[in-house]
Amino acid sequence: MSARIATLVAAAALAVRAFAQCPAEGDCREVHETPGCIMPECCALVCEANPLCCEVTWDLACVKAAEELCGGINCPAAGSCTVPHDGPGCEDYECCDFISSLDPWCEGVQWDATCAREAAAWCGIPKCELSLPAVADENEPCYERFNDGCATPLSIGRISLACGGAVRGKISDGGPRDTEWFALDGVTPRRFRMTVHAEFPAELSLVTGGCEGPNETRWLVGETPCGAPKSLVFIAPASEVSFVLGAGGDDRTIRNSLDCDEIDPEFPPGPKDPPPFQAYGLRWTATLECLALADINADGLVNAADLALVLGAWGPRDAGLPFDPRVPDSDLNDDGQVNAADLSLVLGGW
Ligand SMILES: [Ca+2]
Ligand SMILES: [Ca+2]
Ligand SMILES: [Ca+2]
Ligand SMILES: [Ca+2]
Repeated sequence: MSARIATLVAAAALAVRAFAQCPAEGDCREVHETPGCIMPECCALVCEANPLCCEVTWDLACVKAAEELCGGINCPAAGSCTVPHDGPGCEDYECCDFISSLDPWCEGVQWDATCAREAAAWCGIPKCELSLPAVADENEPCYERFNDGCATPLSIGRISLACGGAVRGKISDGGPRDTEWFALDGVTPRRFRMTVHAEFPAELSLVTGGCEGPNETRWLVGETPCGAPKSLVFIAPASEVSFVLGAGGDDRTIRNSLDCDEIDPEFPPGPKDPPPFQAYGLRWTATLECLALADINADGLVNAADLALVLGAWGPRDAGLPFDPRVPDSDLNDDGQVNAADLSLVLGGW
């Protein structure tokens, strides 16, 4: 959460206790007879400045105060939360406020298609606390950036996992936001299954190339928080390869409202700092399995089923389809074609 929003929310929370009329019926930016108005933070800010707005009526003075004090506060506002529209905010206060805490653009500027998709995917999913297995820890306090690969000049470290290995850790926002980079470098194409369980919406990607570049994001997929562990099966090409875990979705990274909950001894919080705020839990686990390259359907066997997948995908890798770890990859030697060379790799691995 940005400092501005945190301060507003803290001020509003204090004020809300003092003003039972917040929220109440009526648009904060329009005169109405009853006291109070529908936007909780704005209502509280106005009534703190002018208590009559919460005691008597929401008159022109209250509207003027709202225009002055409530810039950027647009929850709730007209329009369905799951349908993009021109103005900022949307009609369901809880959803509007939640999405905006992750993505201030949605309340401050426009409830665009991304906000609507995020609302459809994330509103109403309760915050969860996963019971995570007792495995090795990433050894990165959430105020440090030790394993963030090329994402930050502070760190070129990455997490190394052996086949069958598992690790757990925490993600957090901040400048820069936390990402976890897993090293999957190799000199030949290899097939992996990475299983991630996270308390937050996970943004999972495969990045090829070293920090000096060139780099390519081969794919990026978003996974909803909580629920069952998510597995991705993919071929890592013959190069420097990093599997990257962050917070976000298919089309927007989360940079707010995942505050680190550990105290940085070098920068302890001041008495006026708002308390840490997490829209989601911060914890995750990741497990790496090394599969046979020719085990296209990832069932532990190389047999007729995998052969059929090669035959079904025969030809050039579809240029219209980007790499997608949710689709079985039959291009075993990673040369852009599914052909006899891949077929012979299946037969060789039978
Ligand atoms: Ca971390
Ligand atoms: Ca990290
Ligand atoms: Ca198989
Ligand atoms: Ca091939």
